[in-house]
Amino acid sequence: MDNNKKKTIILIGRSSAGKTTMCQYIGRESLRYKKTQTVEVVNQTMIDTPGEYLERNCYRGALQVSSTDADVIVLVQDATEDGSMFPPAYASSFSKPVIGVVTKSDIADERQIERAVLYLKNAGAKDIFITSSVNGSGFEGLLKYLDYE
Ligand SMILES: Nc1nc2c(ncn2[C@@H]2O[C@H](COP(=O)(O)OP(=O)(O)O)[C@@H](O)[C@H]2O)c(=O)[nH]1
Ligand SMILES: [Mg+2]
Repeated sequence: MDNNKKKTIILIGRSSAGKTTMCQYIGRESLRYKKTQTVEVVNQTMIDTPGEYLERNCYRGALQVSSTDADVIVLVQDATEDGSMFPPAYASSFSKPVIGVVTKSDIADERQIERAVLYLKNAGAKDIFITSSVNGSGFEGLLKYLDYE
């Protein structure tokens, strides 16, 4: 199995946005799709970051440094959050593809999901995936994009 093909991602989003849960979900799914894969190897392709890195200005540089190890920047937006931590055109501060993931679609209504998509678009995310780590929806497209399946 060719693990080199898999894109390494860095997950950026505020505390409790669902970054760690998403990592765990993707880890399990990748295991299911590729049975020879160990969880450890899968997790080596994902860089989880503390929400404080985004929430506190003095830490934002750390995200830029951490992102040098990633192929794709993933901005993680909680669908139920009223507001967003991502500044407009935030994506342009990275010289790499930036995608958006909306989390918690299982407990959000249509309007909240649309709002979250808009936050991510304003931040400059190109492709946006609407997911739930609880019921597993929306991961098919994301995993395909990242060459995880
Ligand atoms: N309903 C629902 N809850 C979620 C989802 N993803 C994460 N959570 C919950 O949101 C909380 C914060 O998640 P966590 O992954 O720790 O966020 P992080 O701070 O971004 O790493 C936890 O209680 C999770 O169980 C989801 O897709 N749906
Ligand atoms: Mg976390």
